[in-house]
Amino acid sequence: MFNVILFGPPGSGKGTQSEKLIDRYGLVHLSTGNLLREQISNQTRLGLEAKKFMDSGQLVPDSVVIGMIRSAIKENPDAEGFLFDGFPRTVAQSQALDELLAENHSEINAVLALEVSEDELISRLLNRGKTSGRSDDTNEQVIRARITEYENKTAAVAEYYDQFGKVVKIKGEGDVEAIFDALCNEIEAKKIV
Ligand code: B4P
Repeated sequence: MFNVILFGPPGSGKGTQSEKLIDRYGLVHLSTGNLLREQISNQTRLGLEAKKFMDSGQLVPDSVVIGMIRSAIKENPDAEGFLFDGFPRTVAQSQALDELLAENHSEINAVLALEVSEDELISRLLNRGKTSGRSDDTNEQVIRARITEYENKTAAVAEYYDQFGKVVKIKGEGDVEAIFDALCNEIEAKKIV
């Protein structure tokens, strides 16, 4: 199994690059943002609860997202690997993920961290908000709250994986294809084919 975390602040290109990476490498895409939005559109109890946090730019509680990821891993017993997008977002989520993978005799092989300036993040998300229908992308205050959550809770995830030498930083600004090539180069370098 080959497991990758695509890491970075909101708007750094995780979703954009994930679509391209799963196409190339046949990994199972697990995006907690997408899973949560699916729960919201199906109006489940979990979705209604999560919506309150997402609409105000806060992280959804660990127990909720860890449970979702646990189920998603179980639903894919034949996966050749997973691409985790937007997860883990706290150190507690990272530890839980390591435990879940260890149960399957597997581990995280690489954490690819996209680096983008704050001004660029805000402009990308406001721009997406014009067409995405995502309420968390239309309000600059909510976008800033998401970035603050990232700085306060999520940045530590990179430090957690850095102690195991798993983090590679990638410049996330510029041409989407060039960023994709840089990500692929890192995957090829780490992948045992
Ligand atoms: P996510 O769905 O993960 O949303 P995101 O971080 O905003 O998106 P992403 O980073 O993938 O967007 P992308 O850059 O591709 O999370 C939403 C919310 O769900 C969170 O705020 C939180 O409340 C909750 N949540 C999710 N996971 C959670 C977890 N594990 N724990 C707790 N809560 C959780 O796209 C942004 C825009 O940039 C797009 O319009 C794109 O076209 C553009 N773009 C991309 N690359 C570009 C480039 N190179 N140049 C110019 N524009 C580019």
